[in-house]
Amino acid sequence: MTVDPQGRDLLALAVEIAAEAAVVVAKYAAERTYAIETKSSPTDLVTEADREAEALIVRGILAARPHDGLLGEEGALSEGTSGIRWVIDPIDGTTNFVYGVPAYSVSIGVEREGQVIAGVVHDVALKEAYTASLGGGAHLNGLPIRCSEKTDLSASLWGIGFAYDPHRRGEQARFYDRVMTHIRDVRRMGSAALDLCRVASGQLDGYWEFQLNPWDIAAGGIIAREAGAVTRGFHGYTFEQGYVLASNAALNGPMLAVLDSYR
Ligand code: LIP
Repeated sequence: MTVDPQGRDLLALAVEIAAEAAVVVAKYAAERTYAIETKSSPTDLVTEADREAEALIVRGILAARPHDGLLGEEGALSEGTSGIRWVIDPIDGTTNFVYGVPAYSVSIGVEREGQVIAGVVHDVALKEAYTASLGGGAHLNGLPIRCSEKTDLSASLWGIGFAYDPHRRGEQARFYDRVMTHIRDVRRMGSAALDLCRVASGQLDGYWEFQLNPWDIAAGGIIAREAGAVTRGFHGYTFEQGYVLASNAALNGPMLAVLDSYR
């Protein structure tokens, strides 16, 4: 596949803005004095840092591209007229951020007519940037990355995640105990964007989670795909609907069969 020139150019802007937002998030992480509120449940947190980072990202985008659309976790929403939409998670892994667990990221995806053509996931704690544009491959700090070549499902390591809603979380936990007998082990690291990047870099053989939001997966999804992974949905839903299954092709089919066998 040839490099999409617009994806390449928009990635450069996304990388620059994500790096600026990461500085703000890191400052809040160091000072640890900020307001914390809850959203959809008592465990679904949002902080002053999330809101300030999203505002900075939106300002940076609109200063450069005033006619683009926006979709942000903390409320940025506009249609735009250019056909380009920016999908923003100012801090993916907010719970980790609040607890001081070093696994949270600034995630910015760029869509053209609904297709993601560029994405950056900036790991704030490790100061690392995962990037990808359509046809341009995936990179970590500018160096190419590729997904795992594992073919044996029983020896594969998977990222997982759980919902903020306690009832849904219980349902999901019961589901995982059945899947566990088919794989090596799981890791629950608390940032979907970084989990997709870990699939892209081979640190995980795969990742699956139910009912994520577009901002959790837009950037990480293209990074995983450009690193050779397959991203798809399961249980009759699509990846874009937030049912996330990401791994190399050899593991994808067998894991899909396992996930769908326990509907
Ligand atoms: C989080 C995801 C995580 C998921 C959490 C939450 P947030 O995003 O990154 O994988 O399990 O429920 O959706 O809320 O930290 O931006």
